[in-house]
Amino acid sequence: MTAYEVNFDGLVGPTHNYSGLSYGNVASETNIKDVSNPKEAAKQGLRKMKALHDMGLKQGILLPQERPCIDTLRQLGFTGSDREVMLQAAHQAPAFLGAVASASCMWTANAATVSPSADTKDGRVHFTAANLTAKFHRSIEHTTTSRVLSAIFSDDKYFAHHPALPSSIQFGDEGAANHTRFCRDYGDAGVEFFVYGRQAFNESAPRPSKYPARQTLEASQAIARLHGLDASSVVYAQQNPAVIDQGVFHNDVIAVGNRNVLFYHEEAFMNSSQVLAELEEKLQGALLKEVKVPTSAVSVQDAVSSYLFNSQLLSLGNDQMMLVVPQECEENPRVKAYLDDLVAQNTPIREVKVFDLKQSMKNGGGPACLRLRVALTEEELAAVQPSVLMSDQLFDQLNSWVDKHYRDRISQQDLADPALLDECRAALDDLTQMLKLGSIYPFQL
Ligand code: SUG
Repeated sequence: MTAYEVNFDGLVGPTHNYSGLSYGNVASETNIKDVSNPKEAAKQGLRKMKALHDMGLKQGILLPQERPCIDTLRQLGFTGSDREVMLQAAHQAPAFLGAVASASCMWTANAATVSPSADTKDGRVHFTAANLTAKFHRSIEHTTTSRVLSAIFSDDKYFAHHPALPSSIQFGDEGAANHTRFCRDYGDAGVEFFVYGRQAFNESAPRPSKYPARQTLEASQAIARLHGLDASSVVYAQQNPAVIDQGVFHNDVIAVGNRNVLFYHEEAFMNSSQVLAELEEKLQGALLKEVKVPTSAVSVQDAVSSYLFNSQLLSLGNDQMMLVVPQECEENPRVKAYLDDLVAQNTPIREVKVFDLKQSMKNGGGPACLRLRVALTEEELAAVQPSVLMSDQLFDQLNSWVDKHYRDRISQQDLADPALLDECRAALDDLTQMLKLGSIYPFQL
């Protein structure tokens, strides 16, 4: 049966800002307190979605969340009207306000882990929302994420939803950013590749010494169990702790895979040759094609600053693939030289397409962070809420919606403006009506 990879990009929310919330993510730390432009951020994302849709690729959107999250501030003891809660937090704990105002759910690679139906025991597509326990501002995403995913993939004949794993750093889970699925064709059974940063229940196992390792092996194993994956089709690999300490906070900052192709940096994994041998063996017929980038061509530092590996590797048909990279790759002479050379080589990667995603990049979010991949058969795709699938009309509607509701600058002081909460709620109310999704946000329930 025909199957597709559908990319669901996060629509950037109206509170997009730079609060320096992600220790270990170099861009987030570097751009702390810069003034953001939410309108431009949302439009940059929409332009990427539209361009890929225009190329015939399947493209959907996932919705932003209600921010600032007043419920979280109430959980932390602030009381009174919503406005009073915001003002108290701004006065007593501005750092909390920055965290609960983050538009971080735009990076939908972290929304969930998804296993296509060809891989799961019950033949349904399985979703587990990521608990994102490593960062407070992200740990508050999963309840709404689950509601959004359940509203879009609502038919339980085809789709199974699991709540996030227990919220403990021992089960720290960052979703699809550390998960890659290899296969011959999207509808064929594949091998699911889970990359973790540390083992939570084994103190003597290697782990980074400077920056946090967000994903644990135990979390990845729990997801494989929940999704009903067969051990013969699962590979676990540890990320090289030395690269985490250089700012590779997710595997998708140093490797990307699509179908039977793995594009990766030579320093990405521990025990690389063993890992690749296991992948090759478990993939059986679907010969793994490895495109290894050597340190001599692109250093880990260049990979982190350019986000070369945070690219989307997309199938164009005839076994040819396209790499969608952020503009920062063109601005780095070594990365640019590598890419120029790559398309001339005999690999499946035949084309490179560049997008300006600067607003998101300044928080450490490139093309791959902005999308959640869901491989779907024709029948499953027909069961997806159609209003979230990109079309010329949806693109125009969303652009007008952004023009109507979004600011073009947000500074740290602006986060304390109670009008921002009203604007965000008005925007989301409009959006859920436009997309016919019913009530999904706390303020609508
Ligand atoms: O979790 N940045 C996000 C970036 C996520 C990128 N996702 C993937 N690699 N898949 C994070 O670190 C920064 C927000 C701030 O500092 O205001 C932030 O959350």
